[in-house]
Amino acid sequence: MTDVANTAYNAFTQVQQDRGIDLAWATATLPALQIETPSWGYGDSGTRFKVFRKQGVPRNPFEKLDDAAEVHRLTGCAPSVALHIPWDKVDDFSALRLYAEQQGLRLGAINPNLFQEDDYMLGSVTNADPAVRRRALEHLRECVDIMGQTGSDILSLWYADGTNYPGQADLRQRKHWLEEAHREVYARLGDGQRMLIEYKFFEPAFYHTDLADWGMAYNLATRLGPRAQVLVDTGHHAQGTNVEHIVAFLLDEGALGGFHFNGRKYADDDLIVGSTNPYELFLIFYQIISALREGDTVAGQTAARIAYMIDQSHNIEPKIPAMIRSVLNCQTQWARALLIQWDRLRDAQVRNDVMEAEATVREAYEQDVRWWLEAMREQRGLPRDPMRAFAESGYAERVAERGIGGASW
Ligand code: RM4
Ligand code: MN
Ligand code: MN
Repeated sequence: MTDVANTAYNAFTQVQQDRGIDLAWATATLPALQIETPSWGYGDSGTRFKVFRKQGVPRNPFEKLDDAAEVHRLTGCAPSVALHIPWDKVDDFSALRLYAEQQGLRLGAINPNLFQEDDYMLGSVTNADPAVRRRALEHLRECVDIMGQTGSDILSLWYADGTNYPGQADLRQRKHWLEEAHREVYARLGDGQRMLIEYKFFEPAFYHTDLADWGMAYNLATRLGPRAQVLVDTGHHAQGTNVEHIVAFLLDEGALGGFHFNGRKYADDDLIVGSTNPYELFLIFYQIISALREGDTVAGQTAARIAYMIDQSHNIEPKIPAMIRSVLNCQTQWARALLIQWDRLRDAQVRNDVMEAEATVREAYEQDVRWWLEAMREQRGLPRDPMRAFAESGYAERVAERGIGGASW
């Protein structure tokens, strides 16, 4: 640590001691935030207008793991990678698993893909055509089998199913088909495996989506049983939705399974998490840490099992630095949420002191956690500044040899 860094770190610890923060607990809880990165975030992607082909993009699932390993090597908090099937389909998943392990990674959530075949234009598990529904179910079964080979404990489900026009389909009938398919898949889950149900209110369908919001996902999860939980993608709500309230509610019900973190301005933008909405991210972590501190309650146990995942598409930005930045942005807000003065907050809440309660939460957000995070990284043998370490590593130059035309998604 340089003198400047040392002085700044000491000033930080002094400030937090004065604020009555249990810094030993907070520091021990800092590394508890482990974030899974998505294989598709390393591939080329774009909008409906254009996919920009970048140099050095991984050409296959193995190279995607190489890039993910680099993110983990530099940040120390991205130890697993989510796979999308068939984007990441390989002949031998145990070979892919071994390759991941050799890089210090784990294979994480398996994401079925039920939206890219012509058959699925009018829906997959909710399609009026029984042959299409059967095909979709077959793919879901295949994905559960893949979980066995990859050692994944999460099946992460998102459907593009929906309609564009009133009257296009029987909404209640589709609800039944959706439940039917999930029952079959649920029954195949093994011990320690769970399914996370993701919702999204529009896109690609514009009139209705079969799982449009958290309430529908929660209803389905509840009908299925404890191995089914809800996944909150931060980009999947209408403007202005109070996402942290949804988080608190689902935690309390034992139904919050995981997150897809990403940033958004208007729709499901899949941008770098925390780039436009850092306070929202902080407020989500505030709810989670509040539950974690309870320990043995339903909310506490649920919070301890949350699967934190990033779900981003990097259209214009270089993908590996974008992923590092995303992971670090999460870590920064997590760190700040660990600095909430809980006694002061409770006290303000029971006294109905609106101004004091709001100030208590906001003041934690205003703490400068950079020196603390840097010290933590140094202690764990990680670069103090992972963005800079990546820029200086020569990794981007090395993988440029892969050329242009790598994997899409
Ligand atoms: C969807 C949703 C899913 C992701 C796909 C690629 O909008 O967020 O989680 O798998 O995009
Ligand atoms: Mn998602
Ligand atoms: Mn999305």
